[in-house]
Amino acid sequence: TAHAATANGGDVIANLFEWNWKSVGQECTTVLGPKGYGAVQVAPPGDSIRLSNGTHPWWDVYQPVGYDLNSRMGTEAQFAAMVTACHNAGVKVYADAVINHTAGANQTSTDSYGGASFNPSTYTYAGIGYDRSSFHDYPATCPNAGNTINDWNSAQQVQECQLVSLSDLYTEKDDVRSKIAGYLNKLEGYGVDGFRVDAAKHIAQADMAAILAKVDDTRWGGRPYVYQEVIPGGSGQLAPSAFEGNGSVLEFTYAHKLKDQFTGNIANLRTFGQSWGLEPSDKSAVMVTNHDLERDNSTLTYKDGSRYVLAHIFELAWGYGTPQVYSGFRFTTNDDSPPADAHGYVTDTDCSSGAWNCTDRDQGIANMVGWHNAAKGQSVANWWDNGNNAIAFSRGSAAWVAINNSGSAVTQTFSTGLAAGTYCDVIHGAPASGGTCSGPAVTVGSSGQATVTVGAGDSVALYGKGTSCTS
Ligand code: LAG
Ligand code: CA
Repeated sequence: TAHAATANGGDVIANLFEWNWKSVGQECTTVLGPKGYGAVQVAPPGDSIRLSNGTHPWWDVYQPVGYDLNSRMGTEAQFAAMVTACHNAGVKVYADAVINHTAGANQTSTDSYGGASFNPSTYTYAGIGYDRSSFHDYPATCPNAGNTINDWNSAQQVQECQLVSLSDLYTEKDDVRSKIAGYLNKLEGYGVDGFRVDAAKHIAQADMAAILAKVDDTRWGGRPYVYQEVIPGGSGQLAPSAFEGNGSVLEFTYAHKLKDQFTGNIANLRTFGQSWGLEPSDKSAVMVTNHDLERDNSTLTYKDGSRYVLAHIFELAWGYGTPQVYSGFRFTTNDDSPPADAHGYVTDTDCSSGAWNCTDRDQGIANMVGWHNAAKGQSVANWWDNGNNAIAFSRGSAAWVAINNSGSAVTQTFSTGLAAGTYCDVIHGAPASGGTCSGPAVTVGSSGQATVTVGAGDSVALYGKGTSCTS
């Protein structure tokens, strides 16, 4: 069955949104592997349209025009080198798979980043072998002229009409399924370990199952990890739970509720879980935000400062679902391109330039990945809150965290669940190394008590064997 664990024991996914392949590979080697991340999610690796107006919006990569791997993020050879570099660092690679559609039928550009030959207005994609018959169309499949989705509660319309005018693949057809599976197998052939399935809600479950049945599930000793983009709101066949036979689902409710609490009172998070309407933990790919949500104001984003960081720390500590850390680029308007050259090819990520948000490198968040891995299998215990935006809890006796989302420092004697000893605070310094902490040390007494001050908008996190560390 599908699984998210990796060679280094971790399951945390770093979502490096629209980082180019060279930069992803370097990040795996220098940050993600050493910090214990289990996987990296990369942008759609296939060829896509390049709009002719020269603005290169980030979303042109969601308009596939070819299944070769020359894209905005680099060449096929650079893609292959990235996967190898990540694997060598113990990090799996999950690709964003845009398989519900090709380019917009409303687009006129015939230019792409990788040189594919296609014409969106006539639904011809010569390199793949798609023609008009490869797509759903009014009136045979979609009941609405113009192929628009008018009724979002109708599975037929959601799955056989066009999402924002994107040419909707006829996924009931065996040859269409084979072409999509061929693309996924090509990625798997380069070592890709899993797929974020874009617009999964718009593909009938039976079609997705038939596509996955054509994907090689023996190469890695199990099926690739599949997590599907299913925006909640639909019922029956369109509910997130209806897609779980094919894999996990991205947890949008998780992201929305986290924003509610971090802009309200995080003491409420004591019961955060399935009773809040979340999908089961083992089916949930949880997130603080993603590239769509950071643009629609429905979640916390990098613009929220300490709350954004604290929400990631909570996510990594809480142990619900398979967590993601989101690292994208800064934007002013919703269409802004990532930093790119004159032709739209994404340039190397420079975390010090101010153009990127390298959330995966934030000291506290990056060290919480190791905390998360150490806490694996341990239940939440020793919950504490002050009713006013400050919380603390342990994961069994393995790890302890305090999160202060309020505007003033909190000093408290906590029950940490940890064995007596001295521990490094991994939010403000490195994990213990050679018996010393690079940041503050916290002493836990014989009854597991520790007196700690947690700054406003800050956190403190301890794990590991507390033996003879000094600050
Ligand atoms: C997704 N998941 O289901 C992606 O997460 C989301 O980012 C994608 O939309 C969408 N589904 C299709 O893959 C993005 C932009 C859209 C953009 C679309 C295609 O949010 O705004 O649509 O990618 O590039 C754009 C224009 C539309 C136009 C369409 C087709 O905004 O006005 O109709 O292109 O030409
Ligand atoms: Ca569809």
